[in-house]
Amino acid sequence: GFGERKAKAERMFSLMDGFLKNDPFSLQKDILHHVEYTVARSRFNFDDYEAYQALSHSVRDRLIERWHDTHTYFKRTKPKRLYFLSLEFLMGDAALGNGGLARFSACQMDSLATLDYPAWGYGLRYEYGLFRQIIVDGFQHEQPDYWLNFGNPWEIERIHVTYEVKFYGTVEDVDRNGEKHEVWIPGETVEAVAYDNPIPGYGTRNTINLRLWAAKPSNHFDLEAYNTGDYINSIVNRQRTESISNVLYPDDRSHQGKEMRLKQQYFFVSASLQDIIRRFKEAHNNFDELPEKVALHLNDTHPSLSIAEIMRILVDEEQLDWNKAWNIVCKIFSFTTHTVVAEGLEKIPTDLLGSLLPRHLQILYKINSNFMEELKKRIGLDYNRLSRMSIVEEGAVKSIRMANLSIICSHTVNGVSKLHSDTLKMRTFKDFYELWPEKFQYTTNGVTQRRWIVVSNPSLCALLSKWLGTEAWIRNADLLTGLRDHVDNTGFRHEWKMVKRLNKMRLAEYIETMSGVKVSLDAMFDVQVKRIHEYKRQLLNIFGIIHRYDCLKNMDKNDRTKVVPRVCIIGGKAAPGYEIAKKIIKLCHAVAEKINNDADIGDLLKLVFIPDYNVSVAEMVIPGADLSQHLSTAGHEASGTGSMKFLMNGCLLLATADGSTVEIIEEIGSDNLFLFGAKVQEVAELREKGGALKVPLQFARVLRMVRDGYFGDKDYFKSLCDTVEVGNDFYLLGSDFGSYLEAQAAADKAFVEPEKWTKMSILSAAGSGRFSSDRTIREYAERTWKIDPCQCPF
Ligand code: CBF
Repeated sequence: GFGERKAKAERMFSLMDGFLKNDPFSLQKDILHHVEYTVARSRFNFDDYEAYQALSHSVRDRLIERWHDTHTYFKRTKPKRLYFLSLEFLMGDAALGNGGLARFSACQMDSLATLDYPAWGYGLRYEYGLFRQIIVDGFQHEQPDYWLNFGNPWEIERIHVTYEVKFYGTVEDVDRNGEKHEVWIPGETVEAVAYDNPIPGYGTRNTINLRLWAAKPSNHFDLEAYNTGDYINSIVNRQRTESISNVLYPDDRSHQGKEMRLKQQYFFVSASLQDIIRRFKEAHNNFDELPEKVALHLNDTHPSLSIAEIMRILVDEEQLDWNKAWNIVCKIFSFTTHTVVAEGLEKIPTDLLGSLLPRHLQILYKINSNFMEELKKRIGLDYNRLSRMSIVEEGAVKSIRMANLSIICSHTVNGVSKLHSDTLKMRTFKDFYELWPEKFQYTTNGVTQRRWIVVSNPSLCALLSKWLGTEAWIRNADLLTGLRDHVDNTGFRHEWKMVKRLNKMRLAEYIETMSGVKVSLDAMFDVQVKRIHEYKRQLLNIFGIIHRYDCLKNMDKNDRTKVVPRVCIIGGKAAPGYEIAKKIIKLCHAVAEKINNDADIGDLLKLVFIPDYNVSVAEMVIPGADLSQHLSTAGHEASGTGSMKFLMNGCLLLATADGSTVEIIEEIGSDNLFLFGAKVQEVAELREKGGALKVPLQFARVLRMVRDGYFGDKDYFKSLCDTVEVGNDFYLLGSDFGSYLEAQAAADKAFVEPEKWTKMSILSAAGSGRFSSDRTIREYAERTWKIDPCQCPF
């Protein structure tokens, strides 16, 4: 009864000292406590790492209190919850993701917590995160990142939150109340163990959860094997199952047809859905309520096996009628695609799927045949279109199209920028758009100002709060527009320049320590950091640098005094199997070697490749940049989020009108950035011209220099040069080169007028509020997920 519960609660409170306090003294006491009792070192003798561990545990304790309060409150008030399913989260120290998509997931978690949304993230706890890039002799080498070597003080292992995940086996018919039903008899069982990572909001006590799954061998023993004396093999097999969550696939664009990748996807999906359904059933007893209480978000197609799995759970296990289950399922999923080209969309060979998940393949066929029937009623017997829209792709390798499945089952299909969404509607998913125009939306990406200003640029953070007269911009980035009121104030501009100088000093020191190259702070710091890809055109940047060097070498000594000194900084990882991307890295080093050792050029031009570009490096590089380059061929970058981080830090952009840059231009005005290159609607026509395409002489000259071995290794660079030869230049480097050089010249011209440059810099930051992930999340919450904030009152 009530009296008994009250007495129990009072007893519990009497055992507690109350909530942990946050004053410096209490925190110090706690840190020492953890040094002694968690890290097990003497409080008189511990090193920096142990101090870090003790500090982390002290902070974690506080997060856990908030986490408990938040979840108790959610449990009590039963709001509709969002479950954000993503195979990648790039939080920072833990590099459990590749690039833009993964870092965007991390920003979204921060915003979900800060805006008090009742959300959970689900992902995989890879033991090896994204590889470490080391450079030997200009070549990229990959080294494993066993990030758990020293433990992870931020996570909480939930040994009691485990689920069995099944694979392989057969499907058998069973009789249920006189009706025939298919039932999956799996052949292998793996256990998923939960690791929780509290995600605190800013300026709120709400602390949400990122639950990551790790694979462990199941306790189901293969009795047969043990009895036949094959003890060693049984152990080896058990260990193999653990490998499912071992390693993150290091390619950020294609994951085609690999068995382990498929196992990872299903392992993740199955554990997450079991957890979600369990939580739902604890609070509700009718699956009709599922759409009012649960929103499932597919972050790209990687988790889209969820659709087949939830149908299996509802139909096979919960015994719902197929149509009823399908109606429910179609109301709970939303889908964001981060890809532009149809070739980049995931496909799973049916042979592979059928052997690993036989029941799921049957379910997918049934979903497809129902869809095809419905479609025929809508569009008639247009077989070409029917075959394009089918979930099943016939052909040499019969496959399941994960994007088609996701679109068919989701109530909303999101693009990540306006331009991207237009491309999806007009090209990639045109057939689907014509069928269901109302499904297609766009929600432009964003980044969190808490990480990308407050943490990474403390001097700018202080300056913003001082001149805006408030810290409220940290939770409401729209307030940054207030900077526009001060742009003509010389005092403000002076302080703004000082902040940039300070950040450039920090970056210059880092560059010197890591590469030995000393750079001048008066030079323009010109940065391109992102994954290395042909479409991102790092090669265009390198060719521009070669051209600049060539001009300097051929320039009159007097004219050189008018040249704006540049420090060109390039960083990024190439997927291990991506040969051309690796050659781009090598070329960058070869050019740097030549330029940086040319005493005649001195400080007028330097080129530095920053190895192992990651979130921590980004926090240093972005605030110190004067100019940043975003060079993708128009129509290829779905959104781009790096540009938004630079914008927030008052760095000017030199960019093509691609992805969300188009919206950045709308916000800050085309006068405040350097735009160049073919527009998206011109690209197809330029490609059609092929060999007849006009390419500037400067481009041909630079290409010749590389071909002729001016930077060494001419044989090695041959295949790289071939990719941009007229007639073969898919990403249009040659035809964009002229306008690229003009944009670079405009940047030089602006830089010699520091007041003008500073105004552009301020206006860039002032327009960055729209690109906060808080805006993104609010739009998703209101339009797509239909969830409301749920702030824990304690
Ligand atoms: O939407 C987030 C980012 O995702 C990618 O990185 C991706 O992995 N598909 C895109 O390439 C980016 O354009 C996009 O910003």
